[in-house]
Amino acid sequence: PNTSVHLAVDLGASSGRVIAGRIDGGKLQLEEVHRFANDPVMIQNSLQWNVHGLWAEILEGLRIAATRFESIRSVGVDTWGVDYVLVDENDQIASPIRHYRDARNNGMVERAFEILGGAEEGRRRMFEATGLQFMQINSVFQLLSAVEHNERSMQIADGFMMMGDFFHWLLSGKRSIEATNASTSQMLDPRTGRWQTEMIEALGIPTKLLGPVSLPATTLGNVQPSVAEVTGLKDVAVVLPATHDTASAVLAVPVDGFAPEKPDWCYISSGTWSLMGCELASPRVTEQCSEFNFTNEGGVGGSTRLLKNLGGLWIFQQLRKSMQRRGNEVTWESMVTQAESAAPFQLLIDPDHPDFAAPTDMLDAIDGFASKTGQPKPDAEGGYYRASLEGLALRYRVCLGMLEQLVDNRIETIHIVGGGTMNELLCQMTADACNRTVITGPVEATAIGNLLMQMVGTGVIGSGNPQELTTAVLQSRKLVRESFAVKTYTPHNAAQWDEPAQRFVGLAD
Ligand code: ADP
Ligand code: LRH
Repeated sequence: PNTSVHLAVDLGASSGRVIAGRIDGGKLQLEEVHRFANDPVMIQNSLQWNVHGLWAEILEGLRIAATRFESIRSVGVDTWGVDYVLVDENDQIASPIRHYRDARNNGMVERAFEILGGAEEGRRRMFEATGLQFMQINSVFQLLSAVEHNERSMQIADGFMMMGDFFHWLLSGKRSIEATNASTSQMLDPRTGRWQTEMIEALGIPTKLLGPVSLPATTLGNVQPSVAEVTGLKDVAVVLPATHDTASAVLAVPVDGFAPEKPDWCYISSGTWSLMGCELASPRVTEQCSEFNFTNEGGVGGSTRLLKNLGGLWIFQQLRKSMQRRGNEVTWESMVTQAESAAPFQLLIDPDHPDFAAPTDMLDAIDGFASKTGQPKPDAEGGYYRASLEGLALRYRVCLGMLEQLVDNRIETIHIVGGGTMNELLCQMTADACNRTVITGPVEATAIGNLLMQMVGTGVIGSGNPQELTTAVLQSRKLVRESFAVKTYTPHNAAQWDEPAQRFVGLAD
């Protein structure tokens, strides 16, 4: 039996964790080694990630793991998408490491279209080139902002890495750009997985920043000596998982199958964001996809993640912060309980409305939205919590309708993975609003997907060849099904959602 241990470093927008995994008794056994908050900081009016703090926490997690396990074989990092680090030829960080919610990206989508031939032609060209949903957070727009603001980094940088690549670089000393997270940059051709050099050049972004793209399961080398020394990790390989957290999460969806022609299931990776979509064998760069503003991100084994970014539990998270600011410490559990007892459908909010993207205070933002749309303000906290969850479930309903059109099939089952599965009220609302069976779990799908790909890369699962991943994915998912329990929710008051769904349509921008 292979009992070697693999370490997943999983960094979400709200928290990070180091999780150890090994196959024991035919099951994937997880052990959480370390968990920490991921809180961005405002520095001179710019919102940035505290990468030094994150790196210190990662090292601490690895150090604890080294004291706990004898045979650690590999480590790999997955993170949220779109953000990046620029480094110069001396391996120095060449620019601030900004948060995608930083205001400098405002207006950059329109600016890019203008450069590429005008509002319509630019949009058409960019979508055709990249197959991605337009969001100002995408790396391409962040880089364009750096160009437009004459940031010095554009002159001095000679390397671009996404966040997972950055931590792999710190771990191994080697630069890489892993494919799944690179696909969130809106600079890759989704058909070939290569950089769209012509478009990138047209935007004035230096293409010399962009190195070759590596596939998940590639081994970079061992942890570098300085890291081995502080952590106690000896001869441990750095193996690329699908470094985009959503790609890792989708790998760990407990289905029997891979990239079906006509999917009858979809996933929601539920955390700060909700990523809702289907896994397909190839991208759908079609007019309808562009019209619905869906994305064709890269998945493992050459698959496509046809999905939509929906404004997830962000509002719910920020309401907790609003409460803190008012001196009221609340737990997720108490928020869910209060939401449960609030009256349904009092105030409808669209989680993707720009008013909610980065407000100073979420509660105030919701009040503002209520008066703007002529709706009553909730009379108690529970009403705010409930509105944020109902709004999300209504978004799922709309998104499901679009997805079914895009894949030309009825979606029978919605698989939800991630931290949001702990919110049982939201899971039941999802089943009801969408009138579909919802299956939740595993909660740590992202870390599990990360571990599975490291196991593939080290030959524990499949042939060890990154080019032959289909069998490995099927084996991985079998292991997930056999190792983790799921929970099923069936719709029981779907009809109640019809009227609010009608009202909701009018709210969208
Ligand atoms: P991310 O990866 O984006 O940081 P996670 O997948 O870790 O997000 O999910 C975090 C979210 O999960 C929290 O913001 C919270 O809304 C939800 N959550 C976590 N634990 C619970 C719980 N016990 N009850 C209800 N919701 C929870
Ligand atoms: C989810 C996620 C999502 C990206 C966003 C920035 O954590 O990776 O897929 O679009 O963060």
